Amino acid sequence: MQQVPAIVDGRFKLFESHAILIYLACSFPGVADHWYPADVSKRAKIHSVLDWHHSNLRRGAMLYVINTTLAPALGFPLNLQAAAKAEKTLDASLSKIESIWLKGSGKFLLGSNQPSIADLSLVCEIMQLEVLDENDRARILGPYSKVQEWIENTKNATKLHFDDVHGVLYRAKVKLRTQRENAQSQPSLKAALQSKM
Ligand SMILES: N[C@@H](CCC(=O)N[C@@H](CS)C(=O)NCC(=O)O)C(=O)O
Repeated sequence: MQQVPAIVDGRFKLFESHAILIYLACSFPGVADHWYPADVSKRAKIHSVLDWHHSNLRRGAMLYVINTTLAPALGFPLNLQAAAKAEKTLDASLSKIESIWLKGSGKFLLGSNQPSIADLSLVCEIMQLEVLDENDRARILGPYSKVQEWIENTKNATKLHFDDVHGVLYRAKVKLRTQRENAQSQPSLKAALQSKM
């Protein structure tokens, strides 16, 4: 399929992030139950969040990041109109997470005190906002204090691994910030970048 993420486990190949998370949680001994509970009702709730994620949070976050930041690197122009539309989807999604799935005193989604694969998937989606201009990122996440706290809780619950898997993202963040700073200090470079918009 030429799609990432994908895994190979022996002769078994699999793509689609949520299918991979479920496979890893079920097929390796010793994975704690809270990641993907055996309880059918808890599992169903996790599936509900994962399915919702794809057409809401992922759509908003991915299209916003591409249309404001990544498009030139992918070979097409920035599109601020598409970005504005994506920001509405992203904002509505963050609002839903804050008011519904982080309702109550649990540290993680669905009122849980321990993380599940849904926390991993949704927090990783939000992490791509790291590559944005700082002001844009602050404007988007600023109103959602519970979301910000939950991101920190998920980072702490997966310490070391979290920064390890986000290494590529952190490096891209530095590179893109340097490009923005250079564009601001060099008008000719700014014009060249704008010509791609
Ligand atoms: N629904 C997929 C989305 C993954 C996805 O969008 N992958 C992109 C890169 S971030 C990709 O591989 N695109 C290439 C393609 O679809 O051909 C998942 O959750 O794994």
